[in-house]
Amino acid sequence: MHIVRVFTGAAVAGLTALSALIVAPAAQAEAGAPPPPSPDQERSLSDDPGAGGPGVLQSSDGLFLTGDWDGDGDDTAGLFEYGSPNRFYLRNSNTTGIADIVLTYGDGGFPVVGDWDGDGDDTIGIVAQNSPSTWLLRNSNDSGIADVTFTYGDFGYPLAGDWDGDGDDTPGLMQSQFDGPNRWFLRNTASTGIADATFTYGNLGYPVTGDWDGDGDDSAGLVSLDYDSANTWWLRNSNTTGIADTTFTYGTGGWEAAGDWDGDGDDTVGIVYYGNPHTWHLRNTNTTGNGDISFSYGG
Ligand SMILES: [Ca+2]
Ligand SMILES: [Ca+2]
Ligand SMILES: [Ca+2]
Ligand SMILES: [Ca+2]
Repeated sequence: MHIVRVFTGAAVAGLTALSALIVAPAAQAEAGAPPPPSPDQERSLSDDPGAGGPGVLQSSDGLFLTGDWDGDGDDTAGLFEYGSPNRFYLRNSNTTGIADIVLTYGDGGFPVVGDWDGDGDDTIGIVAQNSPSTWLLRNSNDSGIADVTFTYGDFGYPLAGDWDGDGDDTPGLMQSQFDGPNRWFLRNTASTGIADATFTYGNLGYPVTGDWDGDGDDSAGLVSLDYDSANTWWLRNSNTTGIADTTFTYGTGGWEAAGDWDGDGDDTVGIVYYGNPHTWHLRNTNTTGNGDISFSYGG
């Protein structure tokens, strides 16, 4: 139900510009000003993750995570620091402060977050991207070895969500293509096998997943990050080919986030600006407007 994205390469500015051209904005920025861009919002990708490449999916300086680490119903901030071992810094409230949980887990890879065992709390995982990719999921937010290991998918954006609404989060993959729609491959069990749901949705953009309509299942979304005006979000309520059910603008550039910040049952969006410190701007409705919650965490 949460997204993470990687930043070690070179193509993000081009990708963002291209997606802004290809995906016609359906909503205009309104008077409610999005959060100001950070002076240090530039980032780069060494490659298009959808195009594959073993060196791509490694963070260089940290990644923004969100999850319900304490299982109390709201999703809060976390940070991933790539290394050997990786370090995770998890916070249980969306307020300025230090990590409530610091742990080491795994060695490199792409971080994922989900409620793998369906007990109500979100925990960490790592995807080692390859052909196939290996998923190493842990059911508690502490150091240790993987509780669940399987292979699923290959290169692209690893996703996690409760696609079938049965209470546990399972793997997914989005592959972006420059010459066609994004391809989504979602699986309903955390095990080796083929996708249970395969569809195309959107063109370029970055994936976000969440329970946008609060009906219990997580579904696909995309954001086109715009550093000059406003980011456009396209959220879909079913995991099928089709157009967005909800389109709005929120934020200017930055890094996308999604989660249930206020614990009311639906997932909404947020933007994080990389900096020292990082600043988080979370919105409690999937509509254009200002952030409802702003704080500094990490950096
Ligand atoms: Ca929580
Ligand atoms: Ca859990
Ligand atoms: Ca499920
Ligand atoms: Ca839903």
